[in-house]
Amino acid sequence: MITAYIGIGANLGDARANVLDAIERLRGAPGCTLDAASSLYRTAPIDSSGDDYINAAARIHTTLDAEALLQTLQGIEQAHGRERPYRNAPRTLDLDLLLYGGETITSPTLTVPHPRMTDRAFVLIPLLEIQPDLMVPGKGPAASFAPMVQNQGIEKLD
Ligand code: A4P
Ligand code: MG
Repeated sequence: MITAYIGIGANLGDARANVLDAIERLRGAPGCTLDAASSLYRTAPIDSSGDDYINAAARIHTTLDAEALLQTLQGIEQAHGRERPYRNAPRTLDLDLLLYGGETITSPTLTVPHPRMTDRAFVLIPLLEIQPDLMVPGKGPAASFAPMVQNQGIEKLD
């Protein structure tokens, strides 16, 4: 059983509903158990256009290997009609595999830890809500990066 962290984002359609549905689909996904989900956050787009995003993070336990887990995440994106017209385009739903146990993975389809996760408030702040002492392989405590992203717009929703 591996503990994995998933970043969830949306800024097209009913973004809030899409993120909540993604959390429910993670709960029900074969080989996955949902262990924790963060609050929802409204965040300003970073390197992206369109409306504000809704972001969240989840911790799961899984028996899937990392590639199979990525396929599960992409299946959930597809269920929300995810289209990919260009890089960082607005999206109905984006699920990123942030951490897979303590593993470092570099394959044609997967880079773990997610290379930009420590640069972005929309990833770090929800993650730290569910795991304040989280360690990022090769980088150290996730909390040590929080001061660097404090100028990025993020608002916790209730
Ligand atoms: N891929 C490689 N590693 C991973 C991983 N760890 N998790 C590959 C998920 N996928 C991974 O992804 C393209 C390919 O990356 C996949 O086929 C997979 O094999 P994608 O989801 O089609 O493309 P993307 O989402 O545009 O790229 P990416 O890398 O997820 O983008 P970013 O850098 O995560 O940025 N601003 C706010 N406020 N909130 C956001 O959620 N998101 C982005 C996306 C930009 N700005 C944002 C937000
Ligand atoms: Mg993505």
